[in-house]
Amino acid sequence: MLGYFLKPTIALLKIMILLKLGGSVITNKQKPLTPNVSAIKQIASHLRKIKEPYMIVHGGGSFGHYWSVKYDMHTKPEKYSTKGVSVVKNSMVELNRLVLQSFFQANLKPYCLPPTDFIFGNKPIIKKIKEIPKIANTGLVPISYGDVMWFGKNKFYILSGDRIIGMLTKILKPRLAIFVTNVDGVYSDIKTKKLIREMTTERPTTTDVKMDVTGGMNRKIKEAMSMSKNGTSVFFVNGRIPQRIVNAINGKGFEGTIIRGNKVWNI
Ligand code: IP8
Repeated sequence: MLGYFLKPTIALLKIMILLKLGGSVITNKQKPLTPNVSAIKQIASHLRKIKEPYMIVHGGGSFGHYWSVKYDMHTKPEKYSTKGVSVVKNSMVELNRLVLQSFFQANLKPYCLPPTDFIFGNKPIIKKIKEIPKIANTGLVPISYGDVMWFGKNKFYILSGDRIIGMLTKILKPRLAIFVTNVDGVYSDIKTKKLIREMTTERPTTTDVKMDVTGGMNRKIKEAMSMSKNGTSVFFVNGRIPQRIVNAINGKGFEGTIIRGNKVWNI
């Protein structure tokens, strides 16, 4: 009940929602360089129902991960092949363009925000990050993405969208963060697909596809646990049923996994 009373205040305080669109939803992860444009469009059209400021961060799927594996690039800063850096970077820009385009077509106002705009090396630029809710409050939808980043000293690294969400959560303390994937949430048993509705302790799963260089589901759970300790409630929802994203935000009929944060406005 309290959550409903707090909703108008939320907009005033510029507390926002962070959504991570997993590569498993926006691309076909089994098939190199294959976007799932219809899934992106469906999600975008459902997001039109959201009246609170929010930001999107999307993953690499069969774009960024495919090339990162090919060029043996990882999250550790190294002197990787510059050809690889260029190819991975371009593939993410291409995927981001498709996401932006789909959001436009759904009559939303996407605002491209590459991570290089608010991360220097591997450190957040706090001043810039604190401006993001103001951008989202104008009605624009900031859209960022996992990327290959310049680290300095001729080194680069793969930055996961999950890490970006974790970093932003720490600084912005959003009302909630949602990991949108291609499964119903976190499963306790991958074979029986038994869904964990509420998670309180960290437990590894085995849902990962080989192509993922940033750690897949287990990495997300780790990130989500530390986000919830920082106060933000974190959801895992199935993006193939985009109404579930809307339900999670509106606090009605939620289906998925929740890790509760300890802030008063959390559902
Ligand atoms: O899919 C990875 O982002 P993620 C980005 O969020 C690249 O882990 C470049 C592979």
